[in-house]
Amino acid sequence: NSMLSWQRTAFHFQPEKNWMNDPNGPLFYKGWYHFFYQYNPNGAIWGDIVWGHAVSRDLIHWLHLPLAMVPDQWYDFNGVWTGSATILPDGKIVMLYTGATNESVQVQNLAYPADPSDPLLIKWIKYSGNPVLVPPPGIHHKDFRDPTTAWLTSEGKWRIIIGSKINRTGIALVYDTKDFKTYELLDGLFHGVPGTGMWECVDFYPVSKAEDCGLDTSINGPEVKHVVKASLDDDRHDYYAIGTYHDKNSTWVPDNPEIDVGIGIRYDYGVFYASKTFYDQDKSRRILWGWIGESDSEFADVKKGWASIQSIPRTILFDNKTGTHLLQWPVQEVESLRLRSNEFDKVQVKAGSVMKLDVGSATQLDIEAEFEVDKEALDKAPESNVTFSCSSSGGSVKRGALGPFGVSVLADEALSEQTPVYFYIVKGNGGKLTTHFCTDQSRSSEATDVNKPIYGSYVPVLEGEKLSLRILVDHSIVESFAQGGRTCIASRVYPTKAIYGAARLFLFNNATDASVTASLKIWQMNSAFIRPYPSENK
Ligand code: DQQ
Repeated sequence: NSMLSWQRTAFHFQPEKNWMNDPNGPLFYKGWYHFFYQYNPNGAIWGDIVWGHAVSRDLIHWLHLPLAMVPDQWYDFNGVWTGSATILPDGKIVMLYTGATNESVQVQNLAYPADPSDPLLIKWIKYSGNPVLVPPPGIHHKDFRDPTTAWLTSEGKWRIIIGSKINRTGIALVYDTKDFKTYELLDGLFHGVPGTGMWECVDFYPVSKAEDCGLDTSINGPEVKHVVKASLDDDRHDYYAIGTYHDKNSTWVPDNPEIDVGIGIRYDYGVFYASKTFYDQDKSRRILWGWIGESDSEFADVKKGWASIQSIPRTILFDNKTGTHLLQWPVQEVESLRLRSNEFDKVQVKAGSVMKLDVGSATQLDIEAEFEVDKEALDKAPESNVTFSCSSSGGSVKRGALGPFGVSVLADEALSEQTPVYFYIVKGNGGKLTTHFCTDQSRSSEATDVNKPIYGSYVPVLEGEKLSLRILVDHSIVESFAQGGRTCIASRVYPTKAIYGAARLFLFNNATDASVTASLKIWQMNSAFIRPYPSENK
């Protein structure tokens, strides 16, 4: 339906049609980035799950390939579900994935490329001894899925974790293996957090305290911290925590029990789920992929014939300055799509004002902005003990002394539709300043069958730092990053008027007291080539 085609994105990964969910088995091999994903070849809703496959030279331009794996065995008859890749020291690839069996039991299976000399890895073989793991005693047969990439233990074995739950405690089971065919379930849990429910798509990886680079999954040492991530089936968000990995007793302990997995920090405060990282050995970086679903109705998805996109791959670094947060930042290759830019230097935005930023068309943008709040206003602002939260504090129209201020994207000329991305500073008791980063979807569309919440969270801002944000606008997605990627928000929006040439960009300051100074650089973004496999056209 061409009426709805404007919602398709221009530089975010998506299949030509139908339903997509989790990223699977990302890896770099012989000069190509491989991306697999949960895919329904038969419709725009979840079901009949197979592994879609695409390759890229730069994580931005993609070539769709034939389906990598389909349910053709009893042990994955009800779906080829999520899994991860491990690259062995000799360069061989092993893929572990969850199969939903003919009886809907969740089991783990092994697969490998049929022809390792093929850089496109088109054909996959399932191991004849599958399944390699079945649910252990005490684990419900539908609560055992999504094996991680394996890492080496100090004993020279491979170790993986798998998500599950026991009653309401979300857990990660831990296994060792020498050959990926037989496994030993280790005593105790790798980790678990009461009250968090089923853990899907667990992830585990090291981050460097010393260097701004990524680490291969097996790396450990004094300059290394370890991250555990779980996707909470109950609340559909991805939570991570930073902590210490103990190789000897196969456990992981969070640095701060109050910001543990599932109760602390999220990768993203918008729509972002079932994410997975991989180590890019070509550019020594760790990259995060996340599934970004739709916020319109299932009916609308079926009508438009597709559902879901993937986030722009994000580089992951440990944030040394806070020690609590990761920094997530769009991979540098996305900048190759930047076309002409407009710069706005030190624009004064008075309290209570809105200003159009004349950038021409505004549906494919990369925005970098910095804000400085008037010092006097910060000093004079009254202290308040009212707790602020983006989602429940009235959105961008609710005025406070020190916010909200920011950028409104995908707006029409009359501002009847707009998606504000903004900061909101609160001065608490004792004069302590806290900054929140939010996006407000409540006026993003005049359509009525769309979910329009207000997203956001606290963002750490350190002494002497300016407030900074980056926004990628791509038709129906707004991906926002504050303070170098400490707090991120992916929003899906479905404007009816602010589309194509009618989309505008505004700067606004809805604070009652503070004027802010804004500096922005805004690039038009080219479309990426995301192309069908040639033989499909013949
Ligand atoms: N999606 C897969 C499961 C996973 C879930 C099935 C997370 O393996 O737990 O499509 O979105």
